[in-house]
Amino acid sequence: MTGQPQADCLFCKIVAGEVPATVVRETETTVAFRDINPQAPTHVLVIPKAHHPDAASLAAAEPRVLADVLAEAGRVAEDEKIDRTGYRVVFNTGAGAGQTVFHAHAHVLGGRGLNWPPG
Ligand code: DGP
Repeated sequence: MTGQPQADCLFCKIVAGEVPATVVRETETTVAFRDINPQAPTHVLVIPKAHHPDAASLAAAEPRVLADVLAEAGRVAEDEKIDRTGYRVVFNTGAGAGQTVFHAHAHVLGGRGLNWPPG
């Protein structure tokens, strides 16, 4: 059920502390940790603690938590000092767009030039 921890979800396990991660920020509703396969000098994932399969599902079920995720993305950018140089916040949605973990997450990418459009 959406919102509840899923036994087979990697990011629910990170929230529960069952899988280690390099956590850089945590709030009542969110966790931010470094991506295991960084695509930029800064590559942090911000996730809701509650399980929702993607950003749109999160927005529909708990819009305030989606706002928390976006606010935390901005705070990560400040902490990493990429807020002045520019950074990107990405929600891959669906396998065809490259989503591999079906627990909503924002990628925060920066510290290098970022091309547009993305690949
Ligand atoms: P996406 O492809 O948008 O679903 O992004 C999933 C990201 O999760 C991907 O960039 C790699 C990252 N990732 C996968 N497994 C782990 C893990 O065990 N730990 C951490 N820190 N990141 C992971």
